[in-house]
Amino acid sequence: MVAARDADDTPDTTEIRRLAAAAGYDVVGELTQRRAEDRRYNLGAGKARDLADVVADADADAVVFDGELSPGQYADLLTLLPAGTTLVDRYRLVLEIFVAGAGSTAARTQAELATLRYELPGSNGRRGVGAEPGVLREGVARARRRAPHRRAEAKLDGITDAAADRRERRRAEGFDLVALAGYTNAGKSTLLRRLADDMAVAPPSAEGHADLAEAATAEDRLFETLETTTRRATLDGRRVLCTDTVGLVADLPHDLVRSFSATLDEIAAADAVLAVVDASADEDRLRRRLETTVEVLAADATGPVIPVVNKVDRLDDDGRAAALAAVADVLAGGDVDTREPVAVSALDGAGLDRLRSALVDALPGATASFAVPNSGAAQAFLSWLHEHGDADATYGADAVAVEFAGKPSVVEEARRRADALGDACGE
Ligand SMILES: Nc1nc2c(ncn2[C@@H]2O[C@H](COP(=O)(O)OP(=O)(O)OP(=O)(O)O)[C@@H](O)[C@H]2O)c(=O)[nH]1
Ligand SMILES: [Mg+2]
Repeated sequence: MVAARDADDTPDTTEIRRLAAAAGYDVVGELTQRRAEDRRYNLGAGKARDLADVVADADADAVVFDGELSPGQYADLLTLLPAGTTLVDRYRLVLEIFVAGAGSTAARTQAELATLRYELPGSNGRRGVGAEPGVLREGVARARRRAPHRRAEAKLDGITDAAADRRERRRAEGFDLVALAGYTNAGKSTLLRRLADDMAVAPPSAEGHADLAEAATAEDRLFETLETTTRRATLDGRRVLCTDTVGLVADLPHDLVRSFSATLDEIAAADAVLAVVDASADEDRLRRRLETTVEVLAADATGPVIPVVNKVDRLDDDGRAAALAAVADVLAGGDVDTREPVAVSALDGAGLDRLRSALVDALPGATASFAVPNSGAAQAFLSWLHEHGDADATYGADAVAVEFAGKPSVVEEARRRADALGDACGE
């Protein structure tokens, strides 16, 4: 049974129902109220008793509440419900999705840590749903409860360091890093598949990241993706690694979002971020979801952000223009280095060439011209250039002139190699 209350509007239960479904609940009904928050039950007292009745009538096992219940509200509401009913608020629901679905060590540890943080009173100012207040106020019990918390944090630190090392290695190899970010169900995984080069399957690496894995599954389900996935893409000769991240959702406490640090780390480390938006949502939802995304990007993204207005196959020209205008409007107010929005359909491929060139333009670039003696070594140098960037060669009588564009670090390395070639030939 879904329950929702909003002070200003009749609550819209679409999202909480979909979240409940993603957590494995079968939603049998809902009860909503437009009213200011009640101190005792969050819902008004009369509505809370109605809730108990509908739960009993429907023989529901659980109540999913769309919002945050204080420890007191949680306890009081639970007392009112039929014995044995499970009470889950919005935050607990999201945690359940992650705990149940996390496959890798990294994702599991993050979900575990988020749960521990959430349940531990006094930690990051969080509260304790389901905790026994008397026990937890006591110091020894608290210390005991902090132990797994510390262990999970230490484990996660190790995983995070490994991920950072991996990114550094990739950068040194000449890859640009691109992160796909956005609200859950926006189409990030579908877009990743479109951008990625076909490649061999690699098993998830030891640190638990689905590293260069074959597929990021795309489903019409909230939180289909529960951990980051990286695939290779080649754009204009630039070698890029695209990382699909965990979707964002509104109204989660900041430290809960922060617990899913792999996503935020990928966003922070990216040379450019694709902020994917579901343009087929009504304008209110589109704006709210983009605002949630912008909040995260403003805090974490360091590279330029390209808004990707996705699912335009569902819109006519007017709808598409309206979505682009709404996106530009939300971003104008945000504190993020954004580029021109690009309209695409990850489903049918429309707009993807424009997206690719917008992405190449946004990546840090450098150019250089070389003239190297025409020799076997020059051929090896040229094939290295073709592998690491965009090279254009003109053959003269005994020299090759090359125009090269690529990542700044790669262009630097190319200069070193060109110099060495020149020196070897006594230039
Ligand atoms: N019509 C249409 N549907 C799309 C498009 N892109 C994605 N979808 C659908 O939208 C749903 C969600 O797509 P995903 O790629 O799983 O979205 P996501 O952003 O990865 O979602 P999470 O992993 O849950 O955060 C799927 O049913 C996709 O088939 C598009 O361009 N047009
Ligand atoms: Mg996904």
